[in-house]
Formats: sequence, C-alpha cells, structure tokens
Amino acid sequence: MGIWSNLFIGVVVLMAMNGAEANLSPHFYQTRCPNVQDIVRQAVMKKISQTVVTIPATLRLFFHDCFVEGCDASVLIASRSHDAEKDAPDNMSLAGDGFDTVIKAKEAVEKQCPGVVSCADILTIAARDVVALSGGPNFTVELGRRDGLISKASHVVGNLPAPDFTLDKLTSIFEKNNLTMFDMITLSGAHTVGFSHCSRFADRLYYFSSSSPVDPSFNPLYAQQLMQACPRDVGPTIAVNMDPVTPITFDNIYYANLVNGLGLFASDEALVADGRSRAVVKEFAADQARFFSAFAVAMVKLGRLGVKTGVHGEIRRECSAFN
Ligand code: HEM
Ligand SMILES: *[C@@H]1O[C@H](CO)[C@@H](O)[C@H](O)[C@H]1NC(C)=O
Ligand SMILES: *[C@@H]1O[C@H](CO)[C@@H](O)[C@H](O)[C@H]1NC(C)=O
Ligand SMILES: CC(=O)N[C@H]1CO[C@H](CO)[C@@H](O)[C@@H]1O
Repeated sequence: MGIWSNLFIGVVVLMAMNGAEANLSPHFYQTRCPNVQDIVRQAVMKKISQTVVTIPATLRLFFHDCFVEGCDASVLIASRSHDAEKDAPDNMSLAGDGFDTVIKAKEAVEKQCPGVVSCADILTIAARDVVALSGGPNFTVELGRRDGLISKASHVVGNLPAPDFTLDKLTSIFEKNNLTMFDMITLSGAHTVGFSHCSRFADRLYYFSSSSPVDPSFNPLYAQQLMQACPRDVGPTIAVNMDPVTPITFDNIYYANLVNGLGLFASDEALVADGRSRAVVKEFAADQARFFSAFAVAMVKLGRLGVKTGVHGEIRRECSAFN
C-alpha cells in the first residue's frame, strides 16, 4: 500500500511538473501580471507613433530570435565584445527600433510587475501587436517563456534563411524548426511590410546570368524602378520597400505581388515559380481572410520553438543583459 501510494503520488507530481515545465499558456501571467498585454500594447503604440519602422523591425526580430536558440530573447543581448547573436552578419539591419520597442515595453511592464515577465514573452506580444496594429489579424499568443542564457554570433550561421535560397533550401530550414512548407509560405507573407537593403537582391538586377543580367522573372517595370533606387554601386544604407504596393500595411498584397512579378528576393519569387508552392500563393492572393488565419496559426507555432520554461533560463531584469 505504502509503495503504491508513494508511486502514485510520484506519478502525479511528475505529471504536474511536466505540465508546468512544458506548457505555454495564454493565461500564464493572469495572477502575477494580469495587465501585461495592455501595457505592452500601449508601449508598442507609442513607439509606432514615433516611427512606423517599429512594425517590420519588431516582426523580423521575433523571427530571428526564434530561429536561433529558440524564442528566448537571446537576440536582444548586447555584448561588450560584439560576439552576441545580434552582432552576426545575418542580423543585417535588424533595425534598432525592434530592440527599442521591447526595451521600452519591458520598462513599462517592470513598473507594474517587477521581475515577473520575460523579455521573450514581451517580444512575442509585441510582434503580435505590430501585425494587428498595421491591418493584420490579432490572435491569442501563448506565454510562459523564460529568457535564455546563451547568445552567440557564431550560433546564427546557417540557422537563418538567405534571400537567394531555393524552395528546397527554404523548406528544409523551416522543417528543421518544426514548420512545414505551408507555414514557410505563410510566414513569408511578413514581407508585406518593411524594407530591404539593395545588396540583398542586387544580384537579380545586375548579375543574374551571362545571357540576362536582369532576372527575367521580374516584372520589367519593377526591375527598372529597382535599378533606379539601387544603382550598381549604391551605398550599403540604401533600402527599398519590400511590398512596393502597400509597404506598411499588413495585408495579402505580398502574394498578389508574387503573381505579378513583384517579388523582391529570389526566395520570394521561388514561392510562385515552383509548382509545389504556387497553389498556396494563389490562394492567399485571392483570399486575405485565409492568409490571416494561417498566419496567426503559423506565428503561434513559430513562438513555440526552443522555448525555455519552468526552471530553465531566467526572467531578465533588463532585456539586453543577462542577470
Ligand atoms: C522565408 C525565408 C526568409 C528570408 C530568406 C528572409 C529574408 C529577409 C531579408 C534578406 C530581409 C531584408 C533585410 C535587410 O536588408 O534589411 C528581410 C526583411 C524582413 N523580413 Fe524576412 N526573410 C524570411 C522570412 C521571414 C519571416 C518568417 C518573417 C517574420 C515572420 C520575416 C520578416 C521580415 C520583415 C518584417 C522584414 C523587414 C525588416 C525591416 O524593415 O526592418 N521574414 N527578410
Ligand atoms: C489583441 O488581442 C489581445 C487579446 O487576446 C489583446 O490583449 C491585445 O491588446 C490585442 N492587440 C491589439 C493590437 O489590438
Ligand atoms: C521540434 O519538435 C520536436 C518533437 O516535438 C522537439 O523535440 C524539438 O525540440 C522541436 N524543435 C524545436 C527547434 O523546437
Ligand atoms: C542592430 C545591430 O546590432 N546590428 C549589428 C549587426 O551586425 C553588424 C556586424 O555584422 C553590426 O555592425 C551591427 O551593429
């Protein structure tokens, strides 16, 4: 009897711990910081009113955080020796406004609930809010992430997709992260907002092939506009809108653009060029509601990558430094 009841209690405790450790929940802060989502939204709105770059910068920051070391705010760490995640060449214009958004929101949250809410969760909420505040879907996010203890530039290499990736390479890097080709096509729709530096697509304008320096899959007028904005020897700071039609609105125009030869990167163009992904592109181009609901689902899946919960990681006091 004694053994059996001990065993029974042991199993119950183990199950409870597993639950506490493994599960994210939308209600994670309900008792300890019930207003966290309102506080973050207010901070995000204020930051957007100062600069609209906040929208794409925050969304991309979330993606880069999750793909390297998991969604654990490792991307936010500032290192004195400049070898943290954010210092990797792949961070290419992770615009400072994304970092600033999370830091401001964290300061506001700390005033009401000191030491309770992780930077990883604040970034997750902020990424959701910038989508909702720029015309996209609002959706429920899962919370309970803790902040990571590792942030290394060397861990970025090979873990982020590049703009010259083929469909196979795109699909395989997302699959490594438990995301399907469908999720990849869906999340690429984030390129409906934001900017890219000329260097990320210049090959498609000037060095495509020996017979055709311009990628023939570009709409010719669009290629001309891009060459005007990005002449061959343009400086490294010059950037263009990734969605030339509605650059700061979160909508499904990105997919219509792909169909019309207005995809900026080879990795965007690949989605409509390849028969395996084209049907989804066309479906999203025709049906914004379908894109929005798929995007919400895929963002929640993205937000589960490599999360630290329970006793792992820490709740950072400041988002840019380990405690
Ligand atoms: C599918 C593979 C992807 C590739 C190859 C890719 C590549 C890129 C590149 C090269 C840039 C331009 C960076 C620059 O020069 O400033 C960019 C910008 C951006 N990406 Fe992606 N990306 C991908 C997926 C995603 C995903 C999944 C998201 C978010 C869910 C995302 C969100 C963004 C945003 C919002 C920007 C604009 C950033 C800004 O204006 O500050 N991307 N991406
Ligand atoms: C989105 O909905 C949540 C409730 O699920 C809310 O807390 C949040 O503030 C909303 N975000 C925006 C930008 O409306
Ligand atoms: C992907 O899912 C598997 C099985 O659930 C899990 O073990 C693994 O940690 C996940 N990968 C990431 C990057 O979260
Ligand atoms: C925002 C940010 O930290 N950007 C850094 C990205 O990495 C380069 C070096 O590759 C740094 O110079 C940038 O400051």
